[in-house]
Amino acid sequence: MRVARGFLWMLVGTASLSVPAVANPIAPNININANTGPVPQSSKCSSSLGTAPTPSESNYDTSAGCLHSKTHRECWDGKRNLWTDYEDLSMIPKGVVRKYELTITNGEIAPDGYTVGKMLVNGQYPGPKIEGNWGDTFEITVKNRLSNGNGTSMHFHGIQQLGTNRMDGASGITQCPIPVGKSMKYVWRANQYGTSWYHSHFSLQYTDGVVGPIVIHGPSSVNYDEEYTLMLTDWFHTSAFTLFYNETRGIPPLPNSKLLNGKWKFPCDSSDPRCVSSRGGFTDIVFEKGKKYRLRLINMSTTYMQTFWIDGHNFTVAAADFVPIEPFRTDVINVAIGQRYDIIVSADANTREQTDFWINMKTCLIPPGMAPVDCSAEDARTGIVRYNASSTKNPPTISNCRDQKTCRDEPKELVKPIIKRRVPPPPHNMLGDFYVSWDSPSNGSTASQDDVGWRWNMANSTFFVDWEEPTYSYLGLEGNERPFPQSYQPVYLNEKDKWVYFVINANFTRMGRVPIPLDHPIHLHGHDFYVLAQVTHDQFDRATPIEYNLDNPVRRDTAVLPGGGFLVIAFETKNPGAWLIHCHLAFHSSAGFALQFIERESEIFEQFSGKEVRLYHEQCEQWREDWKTNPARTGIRDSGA
Ligand SMILES: *[C@@H]1O[C@H](CO)[C@@H](O)[C@H](O)[C@H]1NC(C)=O
Ligand SMILES: *[C@@H]1O[C@H](CO)[C@@H](O)[C@H](O)[C@H]1NC(C)=O
Ligand SMILES: *[C@@H]1O[C@H](CO)[C@@H](O)[C@H](O)[C@H]1NC(C)=O
Ligand SMILES: *[C@@H]1O[C@H](CO)[C@@H](O)[C@H](O)[C@H]1NC(C)=O
Ligand SMILES: *[C@@H]1O[C@H](CO)[C@@H](O)[C@H](O)[C@H]1NC(C)=O
Ligand SMILES: *[C@@H]1O[C@H](CO)[C@@H](O)[C@H](O)[C@H]1NC(C)=O
Ligand SMILES: *[C@@H]1O[C@H](CO)[C@@H](O)[C@H](O)[C@H]1NC(C)=O
Ligand SMILES: *[C@@H]1O[C@H](CO)[C@@H](O)[C@H](O)[C@H]1NC(C)=O
Ligand SMILES: [Cu+2]
Repeated sequence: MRVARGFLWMLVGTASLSVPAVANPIAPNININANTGPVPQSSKCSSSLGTAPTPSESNYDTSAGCLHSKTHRECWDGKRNLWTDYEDLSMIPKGVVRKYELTITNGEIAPDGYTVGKMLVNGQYPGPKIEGNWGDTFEITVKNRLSNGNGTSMHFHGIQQLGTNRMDGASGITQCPIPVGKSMKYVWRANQYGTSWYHSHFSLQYTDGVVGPIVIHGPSSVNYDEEYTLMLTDWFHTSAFTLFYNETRGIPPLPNSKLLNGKWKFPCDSSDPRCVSSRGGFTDIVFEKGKKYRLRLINMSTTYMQTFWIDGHNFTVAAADFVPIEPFRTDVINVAIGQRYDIIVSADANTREQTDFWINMKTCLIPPGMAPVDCSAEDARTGIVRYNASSTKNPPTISNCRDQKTCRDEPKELVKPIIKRRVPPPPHNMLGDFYVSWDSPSNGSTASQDDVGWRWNMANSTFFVDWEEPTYSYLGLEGNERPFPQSYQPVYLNEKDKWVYFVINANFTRMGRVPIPLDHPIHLHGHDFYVLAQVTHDQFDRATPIEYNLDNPVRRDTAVLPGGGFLVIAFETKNPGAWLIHCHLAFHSSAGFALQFIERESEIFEQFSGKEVRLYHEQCEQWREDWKTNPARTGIRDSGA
């Protein structure tokens, strides 16, 4: 099935400039396991400083030689800065190699004071921070030491994996899962910088704990003195694998609790033996008056959009996902699942009456995406900013409620990427339509498994990949190329450096039914896509062209498909590989809300060394052997993504 054809327009080539190797201007502050010397890389030209900023941002120093500092975060190493094109590998810093080892195990934890069985990374939840500088090469060895028989794999969310599709960590696409007792080394280069997270891409494992933050230091559009990483998530007291059964019966599982950096106080019943309130608590961060703090917000949720604010403080937004943007001021921000925002907060609160302030986080909408949350029902208090490090008091409550605006992505007028790009207008007959719907398999969609239950569809068909036969195997990595089963939903993009456009459509009638108007955070692997339109409660009509946002549109790796509406995205075919696009609501993705782009098929395996082909095959052979006797083989299975 070739549902869409790439289309194009000549891409304006970026001049390839070369840079001599330079030392890293900063050393990240913590936990670097290894720093084993420079990355071999050839470079040809003399400068990669980009275009000057708009005159309104007059404090920026764009001169050659300017070095990254607290007062000039826009600079980097004197040769590169905030305006350097980070999607051109010849432009980015040489970097060093950073090694990490992530061991996945089962364990019991009580991050909010309620004991649950989860899966942990290096014995902890969330997993350790992976941190380095722009241009560094990361070598991350993932070891499967689970006792529940699950395979695993690791995806580095938002990392573009330019030329390294095989390191994308998507089980059933770019690899067989890592079998119990085995390990796999992921090697990739950080061409972008900013804030992100890694998570398992095996079934629902990330909901059950296999997650951690990624911080890549680089230029910033706003100055700051210090930084903190804040991981926001909803939290379940039941295994996601158990909850999935309900999802396939049309009962969306609701989270029990929430966590900020893996902590909260869940109001549990002390007669319940799992209730150990002493182990719950609030995450504290300390502010020193007069300083500016960069807070790296990461939404690792499974089900809900969250609204975030800090009592007594406004802030400036400096980046959306891995894309630095023109700064804008606000006092509250919505972060969808998988999204990140980097915000700069000045420690300038009025501290006469109080020195402690609540960090608040609250669910925006209740499924099915219609009813606003009853403001008094959910306790917004999630963490504490302290101007007095020795204080242990809870702050006085200021606001449990905030105007949550529309509970949608931040308005496009505010999110303006620093590195400006214009998108050629989409030809109106060349858009791929991906119809999103929630159906029983017998009603117009293809059943992927013989089990009963409801499934999500994308492009009129539910996604399912067999972990034993990943996309690469069908493409011929282990023998002859074979035709894909329909449930693999391959969309071929074979033309090089072309713009491709897609409508993800959630407002249409099929078999007398319309899709549930629920918001979905759509995530694409291997690219930052351009958001050309994001429309709520309206129908996409091919005959009546709409006004697209083409002039430096929002560009990111995760954007919300508004309930009852549609999303139009574009990207350039600059990165050969098999790349998933899926809903980041974990239960939806597991229920088939995904498809894959096969981008420049003939170039995908050219990226592999002989050793990599052998390792791929060995891992698959081991997985196939183990899977024969795995009890999870029968019964409800998820899409594999
Ligand atoms: C993974 O482990 C969970 C228990 O944690 C189990 O319910 C599920 O069936 C396992 N799935 C696979 C595919 O091994
Ligand atoms: C599944 O749904 C049923 C029916 O609503 C409910 O009673 C049960 O508690 C749910 N199971 C879980 C694990 O949430
Ligand atoms: C995280 O994303 C979910 C789903 O989009 C959203 O409901 C939630 O509000 C987000 N959390 C934060 C803190 O923004
Ligand atoms: C935040 O911004 C609003 C609107 O500009 C302003 O009314 C308010 O005083 C500001 N609050 C703080 C703490 O600076
Ligand atoms: C900081 O908090 C400690 C502990 O509550 C208190 O003893 C001290 O007076 C506070 N200092 C200031 C400057 O408020
Ligand atoms: C299929 O769709 C029809 C018409 O909407 C509906 O009556 C029927 O219940 C559906 N079947 C299943 C199995 O959901
Ligand atoms: C998907 O379903 C819609 C609505 O029934 C239909 O209009 C469209 O042609 C279908 N698309 C494909 C690719 O089958
Ligand atoms: C679908 O689009 C129509 C306009 O064409 C709109 O009236 C309707 O409210 C939309 N449906 C939903 C569920 O938002
Ligand atoms: Cu979804």
